[in-house]
Amino acid sequence: MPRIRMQVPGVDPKLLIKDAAKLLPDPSRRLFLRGSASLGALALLAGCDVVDGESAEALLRKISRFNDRVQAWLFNPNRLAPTYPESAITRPFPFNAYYGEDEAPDIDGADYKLEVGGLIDNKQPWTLSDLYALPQETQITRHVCVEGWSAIGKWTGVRLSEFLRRLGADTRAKYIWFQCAEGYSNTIDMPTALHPQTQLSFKFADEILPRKYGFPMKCRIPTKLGFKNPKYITALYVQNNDAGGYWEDQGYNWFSGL
Ligand SMILES: Nc1nc2c(c(=O)[nH]1)N[C@H]1C(S)=C(S)[C@@H](COP(=O)(O)O)O[C@H]1N2
Ligand SMILES: [Mo]
Repeated sequence: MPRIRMQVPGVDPKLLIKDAAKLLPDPSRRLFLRGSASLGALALLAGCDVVDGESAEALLRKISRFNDRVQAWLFNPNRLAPTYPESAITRPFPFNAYYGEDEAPDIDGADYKLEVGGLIDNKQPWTLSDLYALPQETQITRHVCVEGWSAIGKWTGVRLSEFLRRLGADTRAKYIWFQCAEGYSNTIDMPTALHPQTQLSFKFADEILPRKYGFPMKCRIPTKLGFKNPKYITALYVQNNDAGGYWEDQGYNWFSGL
């Protein structure tokens, strides 16, 4: 056993943990601070002394990255998220974004063009009628938000794997980076992009995707937390660098698998 020093001279352990925990998203942050959070717990994880706020923060970052690697490694590309009967659909389905519903992007479908780029052969943008002509499937799955609610919804669209095939995408690339109309963005790993339930969705509950749920297109990923499911997608890039995303950049765990 390494020797563990619980107290660091000149450092208030409570303030230190509070600072480091800022890297954690709510509600994890609150749970961490309320629970067994202590310098001792962090020191135990590190197997060494925690010296100051900076090293505690670096350590939390390392823990989160390690967590990403473990999750990515544990991800089973063949395991399906549970599906539900129509009767289980949550009505009304919640709206969520980092702003209010009346500020949601209002996209004109007639002008819309999806930009595609990066490691793909066919870089022409896609109009909505091009997209609607793709083969489509329906799923009834559970959406889980990190803020502590979940809801069951019904989405219809094309498998992202099928769309990537039509783009002539290099599926050995590591990431898909999504950009959205209002500036939201996020990045997903290629195994998740190729998962059979990962869908570019054009409909919600059999209706053209309403404005609040991401018109004209969202990416539905039932194996990931809600914030990894971008709405109002305007561009999609296949690439090897991790461009992060709106919540990822604020310390939310990158992989966020379910
Ligand atoms: N473009 C965009 N996509 C987004 C968000 C956002 O703010 N903007 N919020 C995310 C979060 S945190 C959640 S829980 C879901 C909410 O989707 P819903 O409104 O269909 O329930 O959208 C995700 N995708
Ligand atoms: Mo969310």
